[in-house]
Formats: sequence, structure tokens, C-alpha cells
Amino acid sequence: SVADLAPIEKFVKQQNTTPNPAYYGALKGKNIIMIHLESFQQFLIDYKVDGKEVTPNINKFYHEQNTLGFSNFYNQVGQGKTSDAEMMLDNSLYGTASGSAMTNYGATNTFQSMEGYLDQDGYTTAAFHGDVPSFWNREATYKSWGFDYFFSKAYYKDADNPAYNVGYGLKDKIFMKDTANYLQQLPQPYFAKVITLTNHYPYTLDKENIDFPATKTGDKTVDGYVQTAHYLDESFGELMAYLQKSGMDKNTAVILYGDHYGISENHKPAIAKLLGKTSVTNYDLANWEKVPFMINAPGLKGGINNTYGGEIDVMPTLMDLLGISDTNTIHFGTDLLAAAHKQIVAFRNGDWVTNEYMKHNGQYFVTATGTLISPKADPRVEQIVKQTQSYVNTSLSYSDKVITGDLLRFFKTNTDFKKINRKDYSYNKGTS
Ligand code: GP9
Ligand code: MN
Repeated sequence: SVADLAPIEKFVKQQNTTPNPAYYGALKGKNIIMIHLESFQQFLIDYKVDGKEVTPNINKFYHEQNTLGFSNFYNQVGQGKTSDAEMMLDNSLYGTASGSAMTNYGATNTFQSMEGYLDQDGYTTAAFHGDVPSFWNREATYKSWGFDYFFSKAYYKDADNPAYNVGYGLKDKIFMKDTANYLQQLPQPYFAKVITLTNHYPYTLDKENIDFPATKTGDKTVDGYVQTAHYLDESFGELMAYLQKSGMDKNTAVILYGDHYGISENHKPAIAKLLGKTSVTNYDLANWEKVPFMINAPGLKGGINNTYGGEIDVMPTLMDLLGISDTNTIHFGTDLLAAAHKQIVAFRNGDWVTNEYMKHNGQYFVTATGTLISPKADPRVEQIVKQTQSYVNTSLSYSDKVITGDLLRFFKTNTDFKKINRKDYSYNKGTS
């Protein structure tokens, strides 16, 4: 009921931050292309195999003068994998404790999504993905989130050609080519979410497209990972070249993020080999959960930012960069660029990372050094750990309440945002 919302609203309001004046509104009115790098981990950045960079285009992008890159950004997905990442990125709500929130609630719940805000701010909103629209219930969910368009597999030329497909759907290079064409036709300013696919377990690719050496960990499900990551990187490079050639790059921000691990913690010996170690600790495994998050735009003040944060923080960060007020809505993350950004990264299993300490698989470490600690030995540390755990548990359970109880439907006193009516969205705006 509406009464359930009150304590949650209070909790969320306490986390509200004042935006960083150096960044507030920096992306205002620009086109936004947000690229979902499937299963892409932060360790791939600047990583080399046989002396060759796995992802030269993304590396170059990461180090560009107008790119703001985050070095301590974590994936926070649970069982919903990709769909959890989407829920966090687009709504600043966690995936649910079990299952996929998009699958179970996407078609029916009320949302206060980023696309909803942007649509109300004059943006065209579009999603692109080379798989069937039913996967993760996207077809229905994106209407609830206010997407004007959803270009799924059938929108792509010759989409069923077996040579164009691998794994779940279209190969990234084929996908990027038509996507670029569609982007150019969208009314500006636009917000486009581009979800790649080829760098997905089990990392298989046809011979003609493999032009990178596999790693030699001896773990069959791991060694192809850098090859599909390299292919994804090439497809990204091709899209960037198109943006430059068409001049679209002049008024467009490009954002990259990784959704979750490519190599799970079940592959410890292989992870150790990739890291050049004899074995891995829980500290190494906590760092293994890092994924890229980077923002590039003409004139943007770039650099590597070491703030601790994660997928839940993306929407509040982007809202401030876009200069759109969302202080009156229910979001569980905070702006990564704000001075008061809360550097607590909550994971779905109750683990967490902060700028001071981390908890991973029941062990505690000093974040900066990896020193194993016993919080009980130091009352000050014990207190911090207790407070952090309580914040993590509250945040996750409040987010779950919002989703499982469809609480945003009760949200009325909102000056920033009009309720999204999913019936207004049919993915054929202006074409019917
Ligand atoms: C399928 C794709 C994969 O369309 O997004 O989802 P995942 O298996 O990574 O959750
Ligand atoms: Mn995924």
C-alpha cells in the first residue's frame, strides 16, 4: 500500500546528493549512445595476450582526453544477469533477490526510468538488440520504461542468415552496421541503448571472425573469452568510425558499461593464470567483479575516476550529467560524481565493497591493500562493518519491496516526473 512507500522514500531522500557543479548538465541536449558490453570485465582493459591488446579500440577510448573512466566500478547483478544490469542502469533499482525482475514485473509494474525522464525531456528513446524481443521480457518491459523504439532482431537485414548469427543472435559487427543506420535516422536528441551479444558464454565464434590468439589456461570455457571480446571491440571500433564519418560524434555522448562477469568464480585456477598468480584469494575475486563504466563526449572533462560505485549508480550519475532533476523519485544509487556519493557497493548475496573495506565470500579485507582482517579485533572497524551491512541489507530489501509490491504506482507527489503509461508506447512512433 501507499504506507509501505513512506519509510522507503525517507531512506532514499537521506541519500540524495548535491550535484558536482563541474559536471552538472555537461551532457544536456546531447545524443546519448549507451553501449552494453556483454560479459565484459574491467580486467580486459589494457590486458594483453602474446603482447597484443585484446581490446585496442576500447582501451584507446578509455584513455581519451574527453573520456571519464571509472576504475572501481562493480557489476551488481544477481540471477537476472543481463536483465538485472538493465534494471539497475535504467531505473536505479536492484534486480530482485531471486529470478529476473524484468521477467516477473516488467510488463505490469510502474517505473520511474531513465527513458521515461528523457522522453519527457524531448528525447527520442530507442533500444537495439540482436536477439528475439521476448528474451528477458524486453518487448513488454521496454514499454513500461518508456522506450519509443525497440529494434530487435527482425529489424535487421537478412537477420536469419545463419552466417550472420552465433550463440543467442546477430554477430556484433553485423548488428552494429544496421544499428548505425537506424541511429542516423532517429529524431535528435536521442537516447540509444545498444546491447551487444557475441561476447557471451560459451565464447564461440566462426573461424573467419577469429583474428586473436586464445589464452592458454587449459580451461576450455575460458580460453575463447578474449577472442569474442576482441571481436566485440572491433565492432565497437567500426561503430565509432561511422559516428566520426557521419559527423554524429560532434553532438553525441558515448557511454560504455560491462553487465557482469564473463568468467565466473567457478574457474579459479584459470583466473589465477590470467592474473599471473599461482592462486586467487577472495580479495582477487572481489576485484574480479569490476566492469567498465566510461563516458565520452566532446568537451567533457575526462580522466580516470577512482570512486567506488556500481551499476545502481549509473542513472543518478547520468541524470545529473543531463541536468535533469530526479530528486523526488525512488532511486537506490547516487551520482558517482557528487561529493556526497555513497561509496558502498552492495551485491545481491549481501557482500559489499566500500572505499575502506570489503566483504567477499564471508571474508573481510582492507580495500586499498587486500589485507585480510577480522572486524571483531577492532571495535571501530566492527562498527563500520555493522553500519555498512545494515545499509546494504536495507537498500536491497527496500528495492525488493518497491518491485515486488509495485510500490511506484502509489507515487503521486512528484513534480519531476509524469507516470509512464505503457499504452503510449508501440515502437512505431511516427511511422503508423
Ligand atoms: C540475451 C542476452 C543474454 O538476449 O541479453 O543475457 P544473459 O544470459 O547475459 O543474462
Ligand atoms: Mn549478459
